[in-house]
Amino acid sequence: MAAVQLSVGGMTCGNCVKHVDHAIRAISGVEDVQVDLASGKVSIKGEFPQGVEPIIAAIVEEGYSATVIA
Ligand SMILES: [Cu+2]
Repeated sequence: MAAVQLSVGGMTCGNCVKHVDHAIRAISGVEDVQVDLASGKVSIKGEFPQGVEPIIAAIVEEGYSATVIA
């Protein structure tokens, strides 16, 4: 299982956390998502044969920004 950490910008409340969490979990291969509102750090575990681009695209589609930090 692989792990990736993203820095997500634009989250301001618990609903933002839910939107981001749900958008990421909808991607096949994702097994676990942890979203930290205070830091904007999102930790994702799973298998990502298509890389992180589909994950970033899903987050951006929800109206947030995302960059890979690890
Ligand atoms: Cu919000």
